[in-house]
Amino acid sequence: YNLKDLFCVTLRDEGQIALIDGDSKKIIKIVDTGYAVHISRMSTSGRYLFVIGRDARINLIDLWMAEPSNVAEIKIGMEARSVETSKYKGYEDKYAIGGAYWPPQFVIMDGDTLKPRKIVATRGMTVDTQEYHPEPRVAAIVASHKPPEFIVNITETGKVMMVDYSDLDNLKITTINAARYLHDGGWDSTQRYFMSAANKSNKMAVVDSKADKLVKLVEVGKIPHPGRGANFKDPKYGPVWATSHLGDASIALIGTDPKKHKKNAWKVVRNLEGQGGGSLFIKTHPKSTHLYVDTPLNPDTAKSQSVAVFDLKDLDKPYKVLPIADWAKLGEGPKRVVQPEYNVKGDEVWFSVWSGKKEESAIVIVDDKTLKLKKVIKDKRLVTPTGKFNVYNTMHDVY
Ligand code: DHE
Repeated sequence: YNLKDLFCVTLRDEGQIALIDGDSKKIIKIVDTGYAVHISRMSTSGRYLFVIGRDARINLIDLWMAEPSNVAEIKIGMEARSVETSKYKGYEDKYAIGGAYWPPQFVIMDGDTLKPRKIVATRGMTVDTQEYHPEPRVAAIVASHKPPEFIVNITETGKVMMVDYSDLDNLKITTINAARYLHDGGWDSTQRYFMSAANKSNKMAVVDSKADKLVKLVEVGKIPHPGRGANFKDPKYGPVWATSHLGDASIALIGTDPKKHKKNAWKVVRNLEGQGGGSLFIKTHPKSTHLYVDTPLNPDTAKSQSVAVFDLKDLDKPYKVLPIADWAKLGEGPKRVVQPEYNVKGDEVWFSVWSGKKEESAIVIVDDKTLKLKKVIKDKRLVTPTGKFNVYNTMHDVY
């Protein structure tokens, strides 16, 4: 297999993931994982795939075996959403980290065995009112490419913990005040600045991973929900990182180049108008000139079952709507179109058409150049597909 172009697909209600070959589009393996399985992340080398379930079970899948299989398993708590692996030079594949919703803690483990090394509590004071919060959850975690750090979003306290894993016995954590309630986020294109969504504050917190400091809280639309967001060059304003929103139709483009485009940096330079609220994920690729914005939680099925595509060469042009769920030709069901994910080349975009456990779902693949349907993957094993994680793009944080 061309392992770099493998897609790991969350089969949410089945508690499984499907490994789908990017070339043949065939399912090569189904692996049992945790309950209501949530996200997957890749180790730096591309060997280890980490999958976390809502029951806080982490599965470590070795992709270099003749048949990729589960090789280790741990429960890092009772309930969880996030997992990540160390990416700094010299620490490739060395550590993994899991963030729990309950108990309020994160766990650092050996990357190749999941042996727990350090458990750290997240309890503490809220960033604004300075009140004690007994159960602040761990939301997104990203691994820094520059310092040997995990960047850990603590939801209810509104703080970002920069966890230096170079000396676990003398653990250094820099705590950065951001805003409530931190949820998801991703890197800017230089992988220096972490863009973290404080969803109930309608703000994006920009964290400088080199200086370990908050750069700015940027006011955006209602309930930003970027996933990991999208990086591209705005023809007028230069490099930007973008997020869509759960609470309104806007897509905020934030300038991310303080060197060459100083006056645009850390400001919303442009708001695009998408199909509507209820957006969860937004995606582009360095080789693409398109930006895809999903709206799976919009109450209007015409919107939840389709996706909006913007032309990055001309952002004033109205978006196109691709009727992804119609292309899948499925029967009854909500058929929510969720989470665009590119292949390695950046010339295909994969979408989940997400229906109920007893209904048929599908993966729809779009040709990114022509915006035409390329392939529909249907298989009775594809139960409630949601997130999809391309091995190469996840290893290198390409988005
Ligand atoms: Fe997610 C990412 C939490 C519901 C699909 N989700 C995340 C992250 C968090 C989170 C903290 C960031 C992880 C990281 O980067 O380390 N999600 C939550 C919830 O608390 C919430 C709102 C409710 C719940 O009870 O779990 C929730 N999430 C969902 C869904 O219902 C989705 C749409 C379908 C599903 O599979 O459950 C869903 N969440 C995803 C996906 C990502 C994600 C696909 C990763 C996106 C990416 O591109 O990285």
